[in-house]
Amino acid sequence: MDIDSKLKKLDIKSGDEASSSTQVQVDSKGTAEDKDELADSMNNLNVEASSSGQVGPTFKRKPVIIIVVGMAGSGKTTFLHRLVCHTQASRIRGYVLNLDPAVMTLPYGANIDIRDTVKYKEVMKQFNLGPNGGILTSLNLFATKFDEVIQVIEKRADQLDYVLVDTPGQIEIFTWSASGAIITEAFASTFPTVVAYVVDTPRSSSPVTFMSNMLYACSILYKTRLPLVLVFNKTDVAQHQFAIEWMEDFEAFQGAMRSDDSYMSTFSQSLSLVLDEFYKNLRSVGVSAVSGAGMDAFFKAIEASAEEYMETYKAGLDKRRVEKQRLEEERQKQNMEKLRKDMENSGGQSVVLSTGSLSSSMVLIPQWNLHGLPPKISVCALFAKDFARKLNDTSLYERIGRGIH
Ligand SMILES: Nc1nc2c(ncn2[C@@H]2O[C@H](COP(=O)(O)OP(=O)(O)O)[C@@H](O)[C@H]2O)c(=O)[nH]1
Ligand SMILES: [Mg+2]
Repeated sequence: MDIDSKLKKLDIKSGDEASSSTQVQVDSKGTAEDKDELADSMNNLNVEASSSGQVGPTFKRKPVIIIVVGMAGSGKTTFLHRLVCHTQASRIRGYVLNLDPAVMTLPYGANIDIRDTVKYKEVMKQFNLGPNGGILTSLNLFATKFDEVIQVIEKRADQLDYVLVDTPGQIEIFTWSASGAIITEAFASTFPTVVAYVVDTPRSSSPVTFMSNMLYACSILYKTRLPLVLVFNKTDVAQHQFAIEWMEDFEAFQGAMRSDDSYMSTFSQSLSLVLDEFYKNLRSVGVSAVSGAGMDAFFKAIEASAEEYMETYKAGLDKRRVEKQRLEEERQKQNMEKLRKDMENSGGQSVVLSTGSLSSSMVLIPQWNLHGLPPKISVCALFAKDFARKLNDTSLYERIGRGIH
């Protein structure tokens, strides 16, 4: 069974209570039962189009998307649970999305849960993968349907303040994968989006570990180009003052480093100069996912970051989008020019068009004869209509239309 047919079996559920719906598995048996299941799953795909019918250009100020990332075991899932409790107690309207396909049990009820769509153990079996490959492939499969997730959230946008997103345990699976980038970009082009980077505070008390963690956060900041909040978690075990001091006072960090004379220490001392600039772009809060300390400070930091997103990041995003559109128009113009030249050279004979934009599913129809049109062109029907439209030739457009139907 190929990947395409597997993808057809994916199902994204939009219900408010995620746990109750039918779970759809990725499997390879082509039985009648499977066909029924497939039909059911497609029927279950009750994700409606957004009010605008578009995802990209319709930007909304609410809800704010909070993507929770961090090293394995830093407490992302526990923190998300705490956020859910806090939103419920404070009458903040939240929506929860779980993107970790490998988590066994979730302490919170996710509105959209990747596990309802992709069974990562099945993916492991069928693609002959290890656990990390299985998680990554599951996320890739889910990313192919992510526009529908965005539409679900867009539809509810007026009733939501925050969307809380939990990510896979292993940080690199989300932050360094194509699907992680697709998901982040999809969010960031539709809603204000903030990254919450969870740090295991007790484990970061050594300067070298702290430095590694900060370098990772730094790479995420520059990769996503989104506002980032450092969330020092587990403050019930160790307070995060030392981290604040190290970030604010370069000398203090250098002093801590000197007590460690390993090779890593020398390396980190050089790197700490680089990080000094990075710290200036950050907000940091201390929290405890277990006791609930620091939640108000966290939401304040998120609000400030969302403002920053609108002022700084949104402008950059718009600029990138305009540039992308300009390049696309330029490419189309070049294609049209190439086509015009091809037609002139062919002197009325059949021409095969290479546009670079036709997908493999748009097959060229051999000898498509548009009677009475000088010159005769053999082109894909769709492309011919598009061509006529671009030439502003309504009569040609209509005649092609009649030829097709
Ligand atoms: N003491 C303490 N333990 C925590 C806190 N947050 C998470 N943990 C523990 O850290 C471990 C990993 O948490 P988990 O949420 O699964 O981490 P994830 O892999 O980042 O999602 C679990 O044993 C949690 O109970 C906290 O604020 N305080
Ligand atoms: Mg987790």
